[in-house]
Amino acid sequence: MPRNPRTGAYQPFKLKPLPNDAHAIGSDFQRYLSYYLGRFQGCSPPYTYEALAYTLRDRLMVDWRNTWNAQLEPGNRRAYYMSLEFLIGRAMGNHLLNLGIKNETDQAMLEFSQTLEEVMEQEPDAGLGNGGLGRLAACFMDSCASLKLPVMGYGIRYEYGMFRQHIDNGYQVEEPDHWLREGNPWEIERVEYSQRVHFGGRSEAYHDALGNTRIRWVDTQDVLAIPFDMPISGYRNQTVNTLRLWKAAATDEFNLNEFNAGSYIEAVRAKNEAEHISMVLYPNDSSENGKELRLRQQYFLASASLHDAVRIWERNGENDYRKFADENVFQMNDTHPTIAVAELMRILIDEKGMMWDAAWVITQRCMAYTNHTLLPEALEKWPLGLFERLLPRLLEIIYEINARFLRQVSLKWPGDIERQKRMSIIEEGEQRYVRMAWLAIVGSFSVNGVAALHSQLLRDGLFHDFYQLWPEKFNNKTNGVTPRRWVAHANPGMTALISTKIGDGWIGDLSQLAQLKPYAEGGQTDFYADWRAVKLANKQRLAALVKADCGVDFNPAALFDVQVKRIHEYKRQLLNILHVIHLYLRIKNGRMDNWVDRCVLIGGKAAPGYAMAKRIIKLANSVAAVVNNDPDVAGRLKLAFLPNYRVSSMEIIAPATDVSEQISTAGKEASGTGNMKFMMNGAVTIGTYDGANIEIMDAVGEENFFLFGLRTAEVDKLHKHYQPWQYVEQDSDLREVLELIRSGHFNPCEPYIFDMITDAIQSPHDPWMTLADFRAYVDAQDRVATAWQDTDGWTRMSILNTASSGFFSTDRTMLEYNREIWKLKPISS
Ligand code: 26Q
Repeated sequence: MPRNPRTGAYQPFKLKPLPNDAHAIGSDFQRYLSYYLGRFQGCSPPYTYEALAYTLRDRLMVDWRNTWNAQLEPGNRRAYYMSLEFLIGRAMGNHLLNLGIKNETDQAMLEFSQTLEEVMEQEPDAGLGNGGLGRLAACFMDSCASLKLPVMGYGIRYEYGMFRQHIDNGYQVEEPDHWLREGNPWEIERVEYSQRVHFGGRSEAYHDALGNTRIRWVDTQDVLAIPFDMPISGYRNQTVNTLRLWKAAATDEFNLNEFNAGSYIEAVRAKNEAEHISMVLYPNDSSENGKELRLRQQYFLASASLHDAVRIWERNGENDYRKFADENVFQMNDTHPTIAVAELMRILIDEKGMMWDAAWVITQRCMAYTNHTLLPEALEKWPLGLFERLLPRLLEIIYEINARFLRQVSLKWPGDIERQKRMSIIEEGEQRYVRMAWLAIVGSFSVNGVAALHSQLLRDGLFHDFYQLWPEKFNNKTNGVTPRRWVAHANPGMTALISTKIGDGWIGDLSQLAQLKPYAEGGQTDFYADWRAVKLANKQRLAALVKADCGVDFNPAALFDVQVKRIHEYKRQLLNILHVIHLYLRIKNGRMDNWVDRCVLIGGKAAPGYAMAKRIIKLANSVAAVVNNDPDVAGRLKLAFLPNYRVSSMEIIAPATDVSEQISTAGKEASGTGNMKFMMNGAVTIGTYDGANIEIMDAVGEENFFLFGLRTAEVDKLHKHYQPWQYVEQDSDLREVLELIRSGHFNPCEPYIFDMITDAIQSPHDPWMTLADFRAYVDAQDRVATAWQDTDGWTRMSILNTASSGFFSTDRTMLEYNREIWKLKPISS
């Protein structure tokens, strides 16, 4: 950077924004393709994508730098979103939308005999997440940029993202997703901001210059964290925020020491071990797995990010750490990065020389924790032995946090030993564990759930003791999704149609969708017809995808009934499959009253170690094979299992869906966010009283939502005396369905493979109570069928769902986080 010759201060370069006309875009594209990538016209497609990505990145660069500088002005408070997952998907379409240069780019590409669509299809999904939690982080980043909030994301730059799912003979097969193989044109590597992260070693006492006893962490094995920045553009607002992803690398002396000692093989092994940390995303979304590498990833992220935030803050000449909490807040996405609580204490005490009490005040004022699950098996806990070996100094700090915390508990509830045991950050027993959720709650000033019901269940159940101690920490922040990706980008037809009626202000302020409500009322025949035409075109697009990926013909005139999400027993894909079998039996038995033609789509990945979930996928595929090929069915019912469900598939699925399946066991789905994407795109929900479904129903009205099934309290009560065979006895439809599965009808060549499924749902210990909700579900589906036959009535419901979805924008969610937790002021670049 040039210096001002008089004052010596750095002067930023004056950068001119690049021209955005088709000609300029085209010539930049050609320059990148030929001069940078060394490829020429007619070259293979990944290079056209890459050249166009550089062309667009250039057009983000000035705003990116200006946003960065503006946010770093001294005194500006900033938030950091810490997450092991950012499920971004593709970036190109999103940046084009945000920059408002889609038409110009389209035109430019035509000059090269390419359609923009084809080029965008080349981009691999950045699949750095499992599902809801990771996608939520990506939607949050989008909204923060669009609202000009000074928020930076911190995550891991996994070499391998979420595995690719193949279906082989109906079974899931996992394949590694080397998404970085062709490079990532969006990212910028910033080696100059690398951080050193310590592992292993031991802690040692020493006396500082003033004679105080202090602790240092010595004999560590260090790993380098190298940041890679991804631009996060705001919607037409000249703001570009940053997602900073860390890659692990071996330190130099790591190599040198070992090489000098002559143990070449050992040196290479050690180097490999260091680089392993950011190699692969754990494909597990609902149970902790206690693997050492996972704990390494968590500490790697927390330590590198906190040091980076401290460095950024110190760069303004700050060194009064009492002010650190005034200017920095960290939002922890579930317990995954929660070791940050102890790491910030370590930084303040061991590295900055602070005393415990002062450091603890700062830490508790900086940290905020979001919980995403109520399932006990998903609560993270780490064996003490592992912690001790990998992070000895951090374990000492956790012990001290716990000792002081338990003193506080015993002051409030003297003699209540049981309560102290329950609340201790250390779980006692044969194996002792660190409970990460407890550490998060104790170390944070804010603890939130992700939907109203979920937050209430946290207060009343799982976190009740903590709620009694600190009611003021607990709050709710109902999730959302970004309307830019999930409507404006994914559903251009509907976007254009809505905008002819109410303008396009709704894209940046989704509450404006309420202005559509009058158009849902009677007499709007043209609008109804247009609405249906858009949906039909979207269904044709999905039908083409289903044909290509499943070989199944979906008739766009039929009802599209869709359930896409991770495969898990609590989400009850099984209930859906039982219903499909029931419909199949109705055809076979000639019970065609109130019939509507249906295409049922199921998609989602199973954790590789989750045997039951994998068997559910096999069942879906086996039932599909029978139903789709039975001549008696004659196209009236189709079932397809879509392989490799991911962000870019949802962009085609949500706009084409008529019925959104949100059928989890009540009290188990924290929020759900797919439910919101479907609603925005005009699907009607069939759902249980669970997660954000409840708020969706409140927003759209009960008459525009198909509610069924047990409520949370009923589920809890039923557990004590659940007798699934009663439902089987009482319900001949259910009996026939179960008998058909048991008979081997769907698996003639692989006998008994579905016994584990029928056994599980008929067990009195089935926590998911699938059979208890079967009848209510079938009846609700029958109401769906009735409603579908009233074409105008359905269209009205569809419009009302979109019109009522304004609340579920992450813009609203982020404004709530900001008003109640972060307290940032929007920054103009
Ligand atoms: C934990 C330990 C070791 C390895 C992996 C994990 C792990 C990883 C991911 C545990 C859980 C997850 C993801 C959880 C998740 O996606 N939860 C969903 O979060 C959404 C956003 O809040 C909610 O809408 C969903 O209801 C919730 O299930």
